[in-house]
Amino acid sequence: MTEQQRRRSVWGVLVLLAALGVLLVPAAASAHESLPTGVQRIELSLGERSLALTITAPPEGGGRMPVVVLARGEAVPGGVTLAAVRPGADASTGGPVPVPAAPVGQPHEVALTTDGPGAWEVTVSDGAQTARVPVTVAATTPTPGWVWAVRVGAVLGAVTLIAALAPAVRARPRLALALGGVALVAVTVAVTAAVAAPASTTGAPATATGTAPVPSGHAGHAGHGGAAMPPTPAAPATAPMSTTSSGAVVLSARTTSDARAGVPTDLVLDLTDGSSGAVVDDLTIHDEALIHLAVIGPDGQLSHLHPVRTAPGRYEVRMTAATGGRYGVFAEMERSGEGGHQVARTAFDVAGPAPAAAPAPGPGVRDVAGMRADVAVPDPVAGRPTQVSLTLDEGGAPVTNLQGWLGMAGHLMVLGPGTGGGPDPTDPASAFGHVHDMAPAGPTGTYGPRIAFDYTFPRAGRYALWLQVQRDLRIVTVPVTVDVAPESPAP
Ligand SMILES: [Cu+2]
Repeated sequence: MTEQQRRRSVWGVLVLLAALGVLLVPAAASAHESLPTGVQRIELSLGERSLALTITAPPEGGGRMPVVVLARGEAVPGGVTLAAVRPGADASTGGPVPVPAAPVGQPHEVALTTDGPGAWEVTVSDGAQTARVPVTVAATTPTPGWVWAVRVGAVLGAVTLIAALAPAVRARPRLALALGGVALVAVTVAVTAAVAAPASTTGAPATATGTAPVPSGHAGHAGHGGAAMPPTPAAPATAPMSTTSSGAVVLSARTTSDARAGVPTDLVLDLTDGSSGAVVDDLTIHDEALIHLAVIGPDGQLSHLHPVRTAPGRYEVRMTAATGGRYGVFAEMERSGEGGHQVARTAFDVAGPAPAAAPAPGPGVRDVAGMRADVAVPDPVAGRPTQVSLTLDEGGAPVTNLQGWLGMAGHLMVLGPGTGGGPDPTDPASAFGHVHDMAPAGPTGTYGPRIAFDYTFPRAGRYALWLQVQRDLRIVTVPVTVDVAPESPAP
């Protein structure tokens, strides 16, 4: 081999290596950019407070976890404390950070710390009650094999090439050629690994953050107080320790004190799996809450609340019943397993006078929260799609500053006729529905003056509707009574 041939082969390897560098550096770098940056919003009805938490997931392996707390609704004096703890650990062990939860509408950010991967809870405490929001911190993803192949190949290629070019080696043509050959093989390995990489890493770091199921396995732990009204007959318990059962959730509700009209009481909800009897603790956040709870009184009043998780499978919420009588409870939730989205219902009693219910007005114009509200439900017929709309104006000017709530322009709750012909929240025959206005926000990020919902009334009879929007960080509820005609005239 002549000096010229040797130079040519060395230069060939050099060009290959340069091309490899250009090709590989961006690919290898972008592979490390896939860290989870999940941000979760969750609504909490904690005591008398309505709080919205925005939780930014910490980096893989743990670290700083910023949480923004925003109070809405009525101002409540005092603050809350936030902490990050391992599941079930005392909130005081998590280095609790005080947060002023007032004034309403002023967000406060705190930085919590997680010092390792796995299951965590963000606790929010008002001194009397502690909400526990499950959060999963992703584990550090190991460096994939192809990255190592690229690294080793590139380094070995560079080292052997430099060695081959060294004067002492160039004096020995066979050795130089051998080293050049090694460099070529190393570069080929690196290039092959880099080219094959995308196929082997798509969907790699499967470490989503936010809420995640915390393994429960506390079978038989559920409370049995209150008036449980299972939506489906409970099957015999087959696998009490199962955490992945797809059965319907059985909801039981009880109050911590004797429920009395006009007196605040804490409603305790226990969730068990209808087919296994196990505690249900695999709820995921949907529409910015773990549970959307509708409590409907005998007077037709609706409370749309977001109970806080206080223990695995246990949720609590404070409420003040306006009148005595039997209240219907509807818990809308989404299980992370095969259970999917579902509504579980139950009922509880409140002592005190129960005046005869006066139905809400029908469609048309009424005054609500200083606004003129025009509700339209044109010709509702069972089984046919109907558009329910709400148009708001204030002093003759259209209201265009409605705020999104739970990620939507508006919410419609529907309670259908029971066996008695009218809406009865405690009658399982009364259908329950929750519909959203998914229209995009206007240029200023707000909504209005018109909010609309598409709904198909399942059957004829009298329905109770509640249309809900948010303005000035307050929820405005418009109750409406709607009579739905049968699909075809009776013979
Ligand atoms: Cu809700």
